[in-house]
Amino acid sequence: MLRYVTTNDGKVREAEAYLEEVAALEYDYPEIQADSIEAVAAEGARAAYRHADAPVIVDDAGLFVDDLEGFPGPYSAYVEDTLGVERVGRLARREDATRARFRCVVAYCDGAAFEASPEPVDTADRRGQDLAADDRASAATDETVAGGGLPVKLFTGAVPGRLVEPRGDGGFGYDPIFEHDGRTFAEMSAAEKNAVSHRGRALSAFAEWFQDRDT
Ligand code: ITT
Repeated sequence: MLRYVTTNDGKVREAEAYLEEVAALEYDYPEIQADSIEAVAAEGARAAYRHADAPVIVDDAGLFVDDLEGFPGPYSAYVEDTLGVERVGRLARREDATRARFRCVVAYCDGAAFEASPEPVDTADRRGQDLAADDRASAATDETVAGGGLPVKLFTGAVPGRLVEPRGDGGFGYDPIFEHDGRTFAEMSAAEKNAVSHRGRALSAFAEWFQDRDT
């Protein structure tokens, strides 16, 4: 059975809508320090697969402020822990840098190689492609990362928004300060957030691929 590996209950609540026959596995996989969430997710999936000895997905996500060069990006968890989301929002507003996006990468590993997919690429090449993927704000890209050991398949999703004063009680993490289409993610139900979110896009791309692969 597929395992969704995370320590974050908020992610599990959102993932449930996409993943039948999936067990959440609470495992704090070691997060490598890297400037791309693709690299973090891929390494996390390899470690989680070795730990679980079963097919796994991990998802790594972050908030990227457009006019702050993508800060906090891959360091979003650290910044949430040290500054807190309200201060991040204040900082962005003070800098007049409120355009932002969430990005999510779902990484799948089952120990096997994958069939033909977009060319395997090394990490440096992949970074260039990630920037383009940001702009598309869609989950249409996936790729197999062969470098560094076990192959890992990646699915990405992004959603644009604006940083505002905190509103709403739902969601988790940066959701109260992230407004999309007039409402913050914390003002939406899980289903409403999923319909537009970075995680929703990445998970639906994964679920479609995984279903086809199984049949
Ligand atoms: P795992 O790594 O165990 O899955 P995590 O909470 O550390 O859990 P990430 O590294 O992916 O997950 O998250 C990085 C940061 O981004 C962290 O501060 C989260 O709260 C935040 N975050 C991730 N997805 C989010 C979302 O959908 N809405 C708001 N904040 C989010």
